[in-house]
Amino acid sequence: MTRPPQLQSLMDELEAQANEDRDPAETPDVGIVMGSDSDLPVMRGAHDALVDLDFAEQTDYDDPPGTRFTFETYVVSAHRTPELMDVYARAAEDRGIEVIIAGAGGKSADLPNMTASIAYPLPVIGVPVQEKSVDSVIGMPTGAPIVAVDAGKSYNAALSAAQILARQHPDLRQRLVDRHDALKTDVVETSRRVHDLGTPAYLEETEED
Ligand code: AIR
Repeated sequence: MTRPPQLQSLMDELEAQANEDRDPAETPDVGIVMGSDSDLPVMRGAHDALVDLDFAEQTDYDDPPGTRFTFETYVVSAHRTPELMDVYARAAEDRGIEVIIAGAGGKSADLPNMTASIAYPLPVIGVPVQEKSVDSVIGMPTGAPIVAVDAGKSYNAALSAAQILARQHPDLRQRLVDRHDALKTDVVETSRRVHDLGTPAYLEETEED
């Protein structure tokens, strides 16, 4: 079957990268894929979480950013470009990806589950972009695992991806611990303000912000 040249060229690029012998520090650690660019407003949470953890987005496989941890982003549709999904998932491990975050919306959100099956044993974290996508993302048969978050929770998907990477990287583990501590401090400070100001004054203060 003939394919549009742009599709063939992207597939060839990914396959060629899989055959290169790259230093793991120079390849993207996390691969973010989604079914459509219309998923970006939801999937942006994964980008934001990784940036919060000092990851940089790698936009050129041949020219990695200076930071140790990086991620890349592609649109890969399970139904419109199944051959691209297949190549991305098959090549991921050899391209140096350690964990994939895959998001899709609609009732047939098959990108996360199919990517998980093809990329196995690479871990795949599925993000149902909409509430109605949850069943199709998590409904995998026994023996074909996927890890998934609730609808729209792409920020948490990225934290889970970082947790997986952190098992091999103590400095990343420390960043996760520091973020968690900051979260706790935020809650306690809010708690004190609500208590010390009293409810009406607190609400007035936050409504002014
Ligand atoms: N989708 C794209 N290819 C296969 C699927 N399931 C999903 C996208 C998006 C929704 O279909 O993940 O959430 C609608 O895509 P679009 O491009 O029509 O906006």
